[in-house]
Amino acid sequence: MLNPEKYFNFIKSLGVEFFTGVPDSLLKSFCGYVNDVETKNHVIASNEGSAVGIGIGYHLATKKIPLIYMQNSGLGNAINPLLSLCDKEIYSIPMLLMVGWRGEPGKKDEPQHVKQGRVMLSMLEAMDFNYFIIKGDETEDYETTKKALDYAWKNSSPAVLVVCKDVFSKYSYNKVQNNNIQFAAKSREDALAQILKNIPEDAAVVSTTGMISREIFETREAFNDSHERDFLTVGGMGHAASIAYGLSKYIKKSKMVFCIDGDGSVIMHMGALSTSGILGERNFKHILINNGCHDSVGGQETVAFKIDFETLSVSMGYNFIKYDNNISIAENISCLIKSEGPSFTEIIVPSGSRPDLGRPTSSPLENKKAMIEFLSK
Ligand SMILES: Cc1ncc(C[n+]2csc(CCOP(=O)(O)OP(=O)(O)O)c2C)c(N)n1
Repeated sequence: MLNPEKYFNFIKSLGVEFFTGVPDSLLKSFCGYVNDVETKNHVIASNEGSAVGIGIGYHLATKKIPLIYMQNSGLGNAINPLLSLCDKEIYSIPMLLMVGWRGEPGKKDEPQHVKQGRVMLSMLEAMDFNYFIIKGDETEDYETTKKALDYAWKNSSPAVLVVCKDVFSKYSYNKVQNNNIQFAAKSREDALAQILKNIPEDAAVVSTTGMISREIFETREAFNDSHERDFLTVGGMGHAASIAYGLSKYIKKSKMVFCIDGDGSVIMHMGALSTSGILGERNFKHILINNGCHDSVGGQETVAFKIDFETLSVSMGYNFIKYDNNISIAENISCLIKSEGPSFTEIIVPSGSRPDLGRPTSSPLENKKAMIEFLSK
């Protein structure tokens, strides 16, 4: 295994001094350490493409190589700036990408990671990007990292460190400080249960990537409800609002569509709000569950507690329903339901989840079929 502190110091000794990216559960110890010690030279980006952009700017300003970290599901966001800017045939920008390998063949993982994990190396080969696999053997991995960096310098090109599961040893990093924040519920799961209890029975729900969808699945189970009303956006982080918008445009207008989103996800593809808001439908209700962090992959801070979502959503064409902490979630949801959509509300909750939180027991295909059936009724 690699000790995050030692590995970080090793990378720094090779001249890599700037770090940006989007958090990933496989990389959380390393990124957590970087976040604790690099107050100036570390930026948690809104999405992986943006992280590549920040890295390009850093290189232009300093001539140095940035390290850009991401989960392999974020490669899709990064491919455009990588191939159309950083590639040797265009601006030839050297950078070190650190990619967490979810869905590595032979290792058990969730359905949304399996295909991505299987095709990742061939994708990198097709892109003509050299990759170097980090497996958790200290001596070998240090050598491999050095080779990757040499390659990036010599070819003035991105080089990819592909990081397998369980490579980094545990590091307890500082968590987001939630002092002076008034929460609407004792936990995200509790808020979700109250929301689900109070939305119309025939409403469709589109929930975002990560624990929000897992908790919605488990809450429906606990209520002995079926799952046909819920589309769990298990992959495609940041696209729940667009899915819900598409659904709201073509679903029977008597049915409402609730998008239950996370702050990291809203920030990842914030531009989508301009569509779901300005072009949005009356039956569209957008609920942001804001815990100020990427809770599902380790609790790394987002900038969401610094965003004024009322101003943002109103300027994007939504009707904003201000959450009132003096009344219950049930009453707040009732205001949201009565409001003319597209409407937006923000519910602030603490970070964290229960340790025994399960995962959906039905497959995405089963869920899709059930939902299509439900929508056609
Ligand atoms: C494109 C992409 N990048 C990164 C990830 C890894 N990832 C899964 S959930 C998540 C955090 C989501 O944060 P937020 O929307 O705030 O919800 P929370 O987990 O806090 O409930 C991240 C970064 C991913 N699935 N897809």
